[in-house]
Amino acid sequence: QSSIRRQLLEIFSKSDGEFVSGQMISDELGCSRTAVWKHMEDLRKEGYELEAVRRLGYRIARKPDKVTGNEIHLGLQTDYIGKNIYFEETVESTQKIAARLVYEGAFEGTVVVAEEQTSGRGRLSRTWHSPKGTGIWMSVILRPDIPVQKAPQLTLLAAVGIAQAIEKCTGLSVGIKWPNDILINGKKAVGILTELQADPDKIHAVIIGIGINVNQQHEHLAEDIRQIATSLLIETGREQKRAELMQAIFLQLEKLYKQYMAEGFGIIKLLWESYAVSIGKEITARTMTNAITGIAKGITEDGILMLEDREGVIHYIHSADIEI
Ligand code: BT5
Repeated sequence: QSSIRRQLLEIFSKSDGEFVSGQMISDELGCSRTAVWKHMEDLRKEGYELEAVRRLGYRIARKPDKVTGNEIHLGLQTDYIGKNIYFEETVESTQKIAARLVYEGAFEGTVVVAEEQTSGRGRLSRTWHSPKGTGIWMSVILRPDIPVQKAPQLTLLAAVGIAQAIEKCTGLSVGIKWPNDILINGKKAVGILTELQADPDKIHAVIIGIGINVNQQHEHLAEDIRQIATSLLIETGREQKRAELMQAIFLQLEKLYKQYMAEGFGIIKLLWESYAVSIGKEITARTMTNAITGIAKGITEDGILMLEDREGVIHYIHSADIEI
C-alpha cells in the first residue's frame, strides 16, 4: 500500500505540476482505473488537493505540509542524512526514540521526526514546546569517529547548517547565540540539543535534537516563551513547507559534516563566528553554580566559549546560559 503511494507521488513529482492521465497512472502502477480513483481519494484524505479534469487527468494542486518519510524522500539530494526516516505522529521526545535506534544499530544519517512531542526537552531537562503540525521536531543520528571532547563541535556545526538552510529557504538573516540557539531579530526560533552515547574514549553516536518553530502564529506560541521566541511564519509572513526546509537542512548538514570529517573544524569555526551574535560584546554566562560577566572573545578550536572578565582573565565556558 505505502509503496503504491510512493510510486504515485513519484509519478506526480516527475510530471512537475502538469496533468497526468488516469490511463498513464493505471499503466504505471499496473492497476485498474477504479483502483487509481481510490488511491486518489486516499491522497485527498491525507490532505493533498487534487484537481481532476476530464480528458486531462489528475494534477496535485497543493501538497499537505507533512513531515512523513514520503514527503522528505521525494527530492532529497543527500547521500545519507535523511535517507532513513523514522516518523511517528506523536512521541514523548524524538531524542528518546533516537537513543533506542542507536542502541539497535541505526545507520548514520537516520532521522527521527514527529508531528508533535508531548515531553520535548531542552538542556538540563527544561521543556521544549513542540505543538502538533507547526514545527520541525527531529533527531539526527551521526556516528563520527572523533574523541569525546570534540563532540561540542557538532552542535556548532549543526547550528551553522540550520542557519544556512533557513537563510536559503526564507531569505531571512539569522544569528547564532552560543552554543545552540538560532535567533531571528533577537528571538529564538531554533533550539539544538546534542546528546552522546559514548565510552570514555569512544563515541558510539551523537544524537542532534533540532527543534524549529516554523508555522506558529504569535498567539499560538506558549505563553511562557511568547516574549522570547519567534517562528519562521511570524518573521516572513508566509507558511513554509516543513519537508522542504528539512531537505535543505539535511543537505547543508551533510556538506558541512563531510568537510568536517575530511578537514577538521577550521572552516566550520569561521562560518560559526560569522553568524555569532555575541562575539565582542559583554555577556553573562550563567551556570548552575555561578555567573561570569565579560567580553565574549570567540570560541576555541574545540568549540568552547572564551570569556574575558574585567580583570583580563579568560574563562573557558563549556556549558552555560548566555545573557546578552
Ligand atoms: C534547547 O534547549 O534549546 C534545545 C531544544 C531542542 C529541542 C529538540 S526538538 C527535537 C528533539 N527532541 C527533544 O526532546 N528535544 C530536541 P535550551 O537551550 O535548554 O532551551 C530551552 C528553553 O527554550 C526553555 O526553557 C524555554 O525558555 C525555551 N523554549 C521552549 N520551547 C521553545 C520553543 N518552541 N521555541 C523557542 N523557545 C522555546
